[in-house]
Amino acid sequence: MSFETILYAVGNNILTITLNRPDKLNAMTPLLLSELKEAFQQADADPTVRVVILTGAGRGFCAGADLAAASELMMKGGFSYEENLNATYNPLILTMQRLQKPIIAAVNGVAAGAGMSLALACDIRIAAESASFLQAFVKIGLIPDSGSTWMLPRLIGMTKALELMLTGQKVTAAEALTLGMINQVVLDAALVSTVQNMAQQFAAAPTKAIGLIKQAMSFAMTSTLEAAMKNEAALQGIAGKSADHLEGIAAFFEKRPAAFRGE
Ligand code: T3D
Repeated sequence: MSFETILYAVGNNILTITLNRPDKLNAMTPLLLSELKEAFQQADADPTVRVVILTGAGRGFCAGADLAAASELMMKGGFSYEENLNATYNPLILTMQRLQKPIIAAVNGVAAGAGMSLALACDIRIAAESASFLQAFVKIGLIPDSGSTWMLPRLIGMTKALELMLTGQKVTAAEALTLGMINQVVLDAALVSTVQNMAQQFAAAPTKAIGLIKQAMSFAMTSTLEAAMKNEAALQGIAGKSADHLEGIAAFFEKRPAAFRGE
């Protein structure tokens, strides 16, 4: 797979997508947005991919929308944030959220604006000690977008989410961990190996069940208890028919590790 603004590498059932505009802290241009969405669509279609790692090249994870590209479009006239968000950022975030495979954000540096939304849209966030997070939008007179208003309060609660959005203050990786925004902070030098270890575990996990867990949790976030349980039952019906479920049961009784194939 060849892209201009991202790197796409698959090996051992692990896909690593690297945002690759390091001199601009991987700020998102229209091309990067469309390539990233295409990469997640490929991940969805490729049965050999059982987990995705999203990271950034250089010292940043992602600095959000490329402001140079945005102002160029504005200068040309006729640019609408509403139309642009609906056409580019929103489909990308939904593609990530609907992917039936786990996504690990390896947050190697600053995640700002929609770059922070991108990290929040992943299922697991592991940050390097030097990484940071900021809802940069308000600093340029915009409001949080790309799902931040939905995801951040669900992760850390309304009080702190609103404070971060209203002030645009930078949150260190250690603070993000305390807030419950991320799963783990590691030494910068240990980021790659920590994320690889976790990815290897997911690559050997029952991928179908993992996809269904994502689906069930996402549904439950906006449903009643009754509806959530009904949905759990329906999705359990699907999981219960998977080859990996049979393998899990067999491995339990044979007292051996399960060899899940993601089927
Ligand atoms: O439809 C739509 O497009 C709406 C969508 C909006 C979504 C959004 O994401 S809005 C928010 C956009 N992002 C920002 O406002 C963040 C802007 N960047 C910063 O505040 C800072 O760069 C950081 C706090 C992220 C990092 O600061 P620092 O000091 O570590 O790095 P720096 O020196 O500011 O940046 C390094 C380079 O990256 C620099 O380029 P240069 O001068 O060396 O050629 C800088 O201009 C560039 N860069 C950083 N962020 C962006 C960027 N270039 C374009 N767009 C950026 N967002």
